[in-house]
Formats: sequence, C-alpha cells, structure tokens
Amino acid sequence: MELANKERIKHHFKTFSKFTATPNEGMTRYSYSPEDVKTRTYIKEKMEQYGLTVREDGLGNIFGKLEGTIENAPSVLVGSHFDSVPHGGNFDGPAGVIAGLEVAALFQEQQIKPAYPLEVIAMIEEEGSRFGEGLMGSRGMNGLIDEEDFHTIRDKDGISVTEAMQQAGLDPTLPKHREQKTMKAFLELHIEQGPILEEENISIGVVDTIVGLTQLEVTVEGKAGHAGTTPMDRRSDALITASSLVSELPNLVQDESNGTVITTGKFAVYPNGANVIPQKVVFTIDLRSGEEASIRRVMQKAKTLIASHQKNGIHTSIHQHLYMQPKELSKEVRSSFKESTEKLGISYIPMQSGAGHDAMIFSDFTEAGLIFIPSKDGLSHCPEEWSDLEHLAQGVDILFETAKKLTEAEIG
Ligand code: HGY
Ligand code: MN
Ligand code: MN
Repeated sequence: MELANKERIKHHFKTFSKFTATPNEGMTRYSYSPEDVKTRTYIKEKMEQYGLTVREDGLGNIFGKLEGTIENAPSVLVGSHFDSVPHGGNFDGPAGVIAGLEVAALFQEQQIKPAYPLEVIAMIEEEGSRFGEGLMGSRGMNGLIDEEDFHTIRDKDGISVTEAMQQAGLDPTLPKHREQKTMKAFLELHIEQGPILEEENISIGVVDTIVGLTQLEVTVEGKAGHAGTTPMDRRSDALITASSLVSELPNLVQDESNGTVITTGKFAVYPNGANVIPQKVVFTIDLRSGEEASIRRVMQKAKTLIASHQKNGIHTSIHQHLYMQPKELSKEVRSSFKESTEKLGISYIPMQSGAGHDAMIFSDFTEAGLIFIPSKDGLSHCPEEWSDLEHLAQGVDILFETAKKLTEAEIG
C-alpha cells in the first residue's frame, strides 16, 4: 500500500536542486546565501499550501505547524537541514525536509486532525560549511549556543551570523531557544551516506546510535619570507610543519576500533603566494568514533603531537568548534519506526550512523529518531550523491505512519 506521492517528491527535489551557487559542480548552498533564500521561500510556500502555519526563529530555522486538538500540546517535529557542504549532493538534508513536507501533504490529503501538533522543520547550518559551527541550527534552537556567540561567529569574509541573517532579510532578534516542553518527538529521514543498505539490498536503516565527534581548527604560525633570498636553515615555514602534522594524523587512530576516523578537510595557507614562505596555515581535524574514550585518547595524542612541533620559530594553537558524545536514539521512536516498516512490509535493519545529524542534538531534549534510505554506491558529500525515488517514497511512508501514531491521543 503506497502513500507518498512520488510526483510531488520528485518536483520538490528538482526545485531544491536548482538553488545552488555551483550549478555545474554539485550543490553548494550556504546558510543565509541567495540560494538559501530561494530554497526557504519555496519551503514556506509549500508549508502554507499544505495547511501549515509558518514561522522562522531567530536563527532562520523554518517551522510549519499543523495544530492539534489538545491545547498547548508538545509537537511531533519532522524534518532535517537544507544547507550543504561545498560541491555536495542534492539529497543530504533535503531528503529529510522534503519527506517532512510530504508527510504534511498526506495529513492534509487524508484530512487528519492530530491530537498533538505536527511540525515540519527545515534547519540551517547543520554542515557548518559557512560558519564552521556544525549542527548550529539544532544546537541554537536547543539553547546550546550563547546569544552573544551569534555576534562573534563569523564566516571566511568576517560576516557574523547576525549580520548574515540581516543581509538575507531574516530577523535575528526573534526567539532562538525552543522550550523543551514544546517537543514530543523529533523524526528525521536522512540518506545513509554509506554503502550498507545498498549492498544488503535493504530499503530502510533504523538508526540506534550516532557516533561522537569533535571538530578542531589548528593554527600553525611561522614567519613569512622571500622564497629566493631566505636560506633554508633560517626559515620558520608554517606549511612544512602543518603538512607534516597532517600526514601523521592517520597514525593516531590506527590502534582504535569502533569506527574511529580522522580527517583533515580544510587547509588554508597564508599569504598563499608562490614566492612567499608561508607565514600561517589553518587546517581542520574532524575526529569521530562510536566510543567516547577513543575520541578522548586520540584528541590527547593530537594535542601532544601538535605541541611537539612548537620549535624553531613555529607556534601552534588549537580551537575546538564542536564536541559531541556518541548518542543512543529514542527506544520508543525506534520501535515505532520498526512497527511502521513491518506494517508496510518494508525491509529494514538497525544501524549505527558514522555521520552526525540534527537528531543527535534533539536526542538530549526529546524522543529523537532517525531513519536512513540507501545511497547509490554509498556516495555523499559529492555531486554524485543519489537516492532512488522508490526508497524516498518508502521512507516517507514510514515517517507518515510513525508521525500519525505519535500525534494520536494516548488511549486511557
Ligand atoms: O559531517 C557530518 O557528519 C554531517 O554531514 N554534517
Ligand atoms: Mn552532510
Ligand atoms: Mn546531513
């Protein structure tokens, strides 16, 4: 029995996919960018079309609410993020936002009057691509970031979150923090971003746990100089030190298990002139593990390694942007998802997520659940990212069944 309307889903994807800053090289949609504004306009239009009351918070997160029959009852939130990594794919984030829109359309089509409100949610800055602060939309909403930080967190052009919102026509003075008591559950559909579901020919992953992660920014400072006239033994070359540090990072995780991985994804050289000895290098470390002890051990090793390179005029420093413990998601929501898959006859397996998700933030404040759909060739964070419409529709059906159940009045 199929519920989701594939044509509607397909149209949403086609529309979202147009709003990119790099049309011939994948999806690049940074928070509060012109691409963000076009996407949010479309999302709000659809929310209204599906009978939802629309609002934006002081971070630009978008909410579409279908009121329930119980006065002031907490909402069941369904959604994800709509920002992207640079040159990413069309599904990471939007799959969950579009699934939320389709759930709302099904509630409207079937004239469902829920006891608890249904809220579709579309969040900003989950990737941290613009401001370097991952999960910023969900962390800010749940009160995990201080108000003044939004005046000091800046993008690479020195524009703060507050200024960027104003430039996009958003109102940063609106309330940011959402009371915990206003949330009954948070449901997210996301692409797996890995190969398991496709290899096992399974349609749905019901996520039990999400790995812990930390994101560090390392600064290596030396001394700029003339590439031609400065003798080799009189240099403090920041790039030589930084590149030797980065090449040693993989060794720090080789004795760890539990899916411990380490990545340097950003590496910026200053002043970046071909005939100038690099004065400064700033690079990132993204460290993840299913085991918090592994994260702490590797972080300590990294700090020791980085400090040991402070010599011959080289200075190093580390700034920690994000630290998340591994998270177990709601047992209640996981069993609800499983009942829905069984009811609909859709195959599923329990999984761990190696990627971070907004669900890991909500899991500390409400019953949070996350389902995966297969990623073609396991690819993500690249233009080749793809998920089949069939799997998206199956994921929507499960979200719809589960949202219906969780918004019904409790019996007795
Ligand atoms: O990096 C992540 O795990 C997610 O894509 N933000
Ligand atoms: Mn991502
Ligand atoms: Mn994502």
